This record gives sequence, C-alpha cells and structure tokens, in this order.
Amino acid sequence: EQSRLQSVAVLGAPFSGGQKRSGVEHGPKVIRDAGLIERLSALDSSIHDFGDLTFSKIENDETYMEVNTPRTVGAASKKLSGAVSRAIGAGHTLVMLGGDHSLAMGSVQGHAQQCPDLCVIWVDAHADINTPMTSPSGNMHGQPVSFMLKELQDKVPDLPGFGWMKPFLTSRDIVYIGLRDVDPGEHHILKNLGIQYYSMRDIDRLGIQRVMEVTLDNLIGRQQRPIHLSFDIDAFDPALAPATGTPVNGGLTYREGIYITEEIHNTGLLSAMDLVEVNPVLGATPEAIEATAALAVDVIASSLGQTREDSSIHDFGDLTFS
Ligand code: Z70
Ligand code: MN
Ligand code: MN
Ligand code: MN
Repeated sequence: EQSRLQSVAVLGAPFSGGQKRSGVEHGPKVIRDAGLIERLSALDSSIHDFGDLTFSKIENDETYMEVNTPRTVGAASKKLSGAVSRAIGAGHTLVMLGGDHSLAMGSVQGHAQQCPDLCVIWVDAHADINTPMTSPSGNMHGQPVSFMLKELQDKVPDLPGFGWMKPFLTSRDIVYIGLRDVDPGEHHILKNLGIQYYSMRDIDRLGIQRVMEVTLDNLIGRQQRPIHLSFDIDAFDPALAPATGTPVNGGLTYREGIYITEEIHNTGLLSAMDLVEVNPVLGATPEAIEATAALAVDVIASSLGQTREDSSIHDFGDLTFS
C-alpha cells in the first residue's frame, strides 16, 4: 500500500494596500522567522516554499467611489490569483501568508479557478463584506467578500483594477466564525442574504465543538468539496494576537482557534488557506510580535495536521495474536 504524501506550497504576499496602517507587508517575513517551514517539515507532507510575490507600485491611484487605492489592490490580487491557481493546479495545498485581508480576493478567486465548487470558512473578528457604498473606511480589506458574492453583483460597482474579477461564490458557500465587530451595512447584508455566521456570542452559547459541527455539516455535509480557510489573526483575542491592525476585545481563545483548525484538517478537504493581518510594526514589544507570529505558525501547522495528541508519527508495526 502506498501512502499519498500531501504537498504543501507556501506563498508570501507582502501587501498592505488594502488598509492604511503600514507594517502588515512584513507579515510573511515574521511568520517565516517564527519557524513556519521547519514546523511544517515535521508533518507528514512535502513542503515547497514558493517565496514571496513582488508587487509593483501603481502611480496616481486615486480614490474611486470612496474606495482607497483600487488599482493597487486589484493588481495585487490579480497577481496572487494567478499564482494560487497555478499552485493548486499543480496539486499543492496552498498556504498564503499576508499581508492584509484584501488579498483574499486573489487567493479565493485563484483557488476557485481550479476548484469551482469550493466553500469558504472565514475566521475573523470582522465580516469583511462591506461594499464600496457601505464601507465606513474605504479600506478594501473590509470588502473582499462583497466582491466574491454573486448575490451582491448589482451592489458592487466596476472598479478600476478589477476587470479580471467576476463574482464566483454564493452566500451558501461561506460560513463566518469569530465575528464581533460588524458594521451596520454588513449586518444588513448578512441578514438579507441569510449568510451563516457564528459570532463570539454564538461560540459562548453553543461552544466551539457545536459551532464546528454545524459549520462543517452545512458546508460539506451533503457533498464533499474543497475548503478554503481564510484566517484573520484578529479573530483571536488581542491578548494572544496583539500585533494586528484592528484588535477587538473578546476574541477566540487559543484552544478555540486550534480546535477550529484541527476540525478543518480532520475533514481531509482543506485545499487552500490564508493567514492574514499579522502586523509586526503594531506590536508594542518584541515579545508581542513574536507571540503573534508564533500563534500564526500554530494555526497553519494545526490546519495541516499537527495535533495536540501526538507530535510525531510512530509506526509500532502490528501486534501478533496467537
Ligand atoms: C471595518 C471596515 C477590518 C480588519 C479591520 C473594518 C474591517 N469593517 N478588517 N481590520 N482585518 O473598515 O470595513
Ligand atoms: Mn479580515
Ligand atoms: Mn479582521
Ligand atoms: Mn492528518
């Protein structure tokens, strides 16, 4: 019997143009410096580090319909989309290191090019589903989901830089976990479209075990399909992940976060993931930065099969019974 070795591609996207605070472009470096590749190499998979993408500067990227730097964000996500599509097409499980969360437009779209039936689990304090019209900030990291959803096609204008991007996801293909800072326009969209979400309050009420059971039953209970995990580090409590742009009190515990990723791994259906919004410039101390980056490594390793029960694979052979 031959065991199939999972092949994992790691791709950095040092990009910060989807929001205003600089530093999140250093996310890939600090996550790698926290030992990501070494940790993944200990798992039962082959690791391919594809390095970091480079993003070129776009001049005169004026605000368009109150959206900040649309051409810069559109070009970055287009480039990421192509790289993700190629990696998935080559058979890898893809790990994208951000960068801010606007990048998910590129990573999920690129993934969907290869896997049109994929579903998305979005772990975040924020819903990131503002349209350009509902956005209070103009920041595109608060908008990526609205660009993906077919049901919002008429609500999202054609922006410069986004000619390549057509909506490809339905509201039944995504579940949120960890929400606790949702804008009024976003809440309206979630309710109107009947999008499934488990806020921190829901986790308090149901427990993370039940939340994952219902999440996975809704997404893959009827049909097996590839999972895209989009994990914003600010889903965690700020005590655990302080080095991020928009910390919000009352977030996931370490154990809740790792339970989410263990359950996703156990489906055997994880096909791509994003780990975004680690911003080392916003850590108050070196320890705060290192703790946030180490947590990001734990999330990724756990998604790819690291367990809390057994840190290595031991083959004890077979017992013999007389
Ligand atoms: C707000 C907006 C957001 C992350 C902040 C915030 C969005 N809803 N996302 N930090 N990671 O500006 O749209
Ligand atoms: Mn986010
Ligand atoms: Mn967030
Ligand atoms: Mn496994």
